[in-house]
Amino acid sequence: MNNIIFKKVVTSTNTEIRQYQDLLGEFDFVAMYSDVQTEGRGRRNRLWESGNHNNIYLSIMFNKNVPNLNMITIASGLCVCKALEKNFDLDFKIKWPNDIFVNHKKLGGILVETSFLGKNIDYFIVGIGINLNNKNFDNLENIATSIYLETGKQTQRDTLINDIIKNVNDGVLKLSENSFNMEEYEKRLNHLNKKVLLGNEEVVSKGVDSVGNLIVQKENSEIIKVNFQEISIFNL
Ligand code: BT5
Repeated sequence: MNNIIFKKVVTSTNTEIRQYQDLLGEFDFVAMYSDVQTEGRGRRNRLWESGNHNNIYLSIMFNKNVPNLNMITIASGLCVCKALEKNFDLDFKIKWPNDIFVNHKKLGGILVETSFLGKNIDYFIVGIGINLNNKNFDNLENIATSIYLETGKQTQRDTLINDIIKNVNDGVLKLSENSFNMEEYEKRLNHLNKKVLLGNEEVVSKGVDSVGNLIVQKENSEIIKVNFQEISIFNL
């Protein structure tokens, strides 16, 4: 059995990849991608539009130990961004923690899910959705984009999938060795030193600390750290 699995239709690659957990005894990682997801999901049970556009719906499962779980999300964002930069001449940006943007619209998103055995990580899954060939978006027209809409060209996904798998695998290895370059991540943020909305409050985003928290400055100059499991930000 190979460790990169293709399925035409799945509910969600993040859900169905779990059946292949046993393969982690044999391989460093297991990956699954599909043509369509019938129940593609984002964070906090939001939906991920996953129609049949030859897009990327990919999950990569690991059972490595990493020192900090939030950093999986941060590192995956950087790895996916770099794979896109290698394949397309577009200005890709990251919105903390790990949304991928082009020209102020969302091109891709990442959903990291973790399973524990007692206090230890049993496995974690990095789920990646990237819009490649959508010609339009019904309800998401104002917020979503695709490589096709940005370049006018259709894209084959295979090379990009391989590059993403390789980068994320390298990124996870670096995390497990505790060597992640936050500067590389920060310089791709689309809101560094800009105003963002944190809840209802206008703050300035100043950077990201070594465990993935967003550092923001409030109007009264107070500096606070924000954990992305608790709160979302919006660009102003
Ligand atoms: C994400 O969630 O951005 C994570 C998306 C992860 C999708 C992958 S696909 C493979 C794997 N299997 C899954 O089931 N999921 C993962 P979040 O930050 O919560 O953003 C969700 C929001 O993005 C939605 O509420 C919409 O506003 C918007 N959205 C939904 N589908 C989109 C799309 N195709 N392109 C751009 N924006 C979209």
